[in-house]
Amino acid sequence: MIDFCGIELRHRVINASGCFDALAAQRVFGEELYERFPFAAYVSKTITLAARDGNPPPRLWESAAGMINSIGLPNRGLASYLEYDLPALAQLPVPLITNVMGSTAEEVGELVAALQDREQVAAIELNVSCPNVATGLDIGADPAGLEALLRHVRPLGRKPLVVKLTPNTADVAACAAAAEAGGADSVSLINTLRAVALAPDGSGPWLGGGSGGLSGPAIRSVALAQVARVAARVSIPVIGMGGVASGRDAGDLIDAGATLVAIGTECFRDPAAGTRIAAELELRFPQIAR
Ligand code: RRO
Repeated sequence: MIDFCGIELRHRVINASGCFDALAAQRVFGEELYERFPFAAYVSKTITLAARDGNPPPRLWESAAGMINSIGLPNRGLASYLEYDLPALAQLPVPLITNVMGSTAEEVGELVAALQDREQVAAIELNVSCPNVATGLDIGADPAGLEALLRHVRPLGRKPLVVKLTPNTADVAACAAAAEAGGADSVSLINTLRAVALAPDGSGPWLGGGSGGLSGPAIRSVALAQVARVAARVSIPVIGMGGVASGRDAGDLIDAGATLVAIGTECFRDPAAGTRIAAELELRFPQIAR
């Protein structure tokens, strides 16, 4: 068993937020999903206080060795998540990590406070790749702002707080250190790299949201570099992700200092990728797999 912030996990492989919809998968695969759940913990997609429609289409672009998304956080908001999604997600055979995002410390605080007394939620992941309404900068790109955010939400409860760092910053290790100083229990990285795709007809940006985030094998080497830098800087556990498609990729991130590895874009190609990658990790690197 792996201990992650006091939560017991069967192995080191989990999903990246937004890349595996367990409720949709349950509708497709039925009970079999519970019997052979691909991940050791389930990270839900990002929820916000109010419902959001998300960005106008198109929302995806396939790039060389990767994908650019501009989904824009479509979700039915906190109240609907608590009433409908949480009871269904509680049926999953693994611990649940709920991912939240707000554009001010107060908004994030409301989300964190609302999840504290829900026993179904094992941990909370804070998605800080959101522009600060005051500065326009991503909250997670500014170490001082990130530490202040953590100092605001940390006292609101005892559930482990994972900070999903943005790679779109000058010094990701400084941001990780700031999250740790503010009381984060773990950091996860990397989120997608800011990117633009141009329409083939020359009419401008392809994505309805303008720009998007690059993921997939194209970002694997960036993830490896950032995870290594962050793991060398903090003493809290690191969740590494970015282009992982095999047990070897997962092993590389663990060697770089990650405690857990998350699978993102590969889940769209193969919904059972988590099972395969955990098995490959176990076969090739039994000394680090559990
Ligand atoms: O919803 C999105 O467009 C999105 C989010 Br919140 C995120 O954190 N990372 C990403 O690639 N897309």
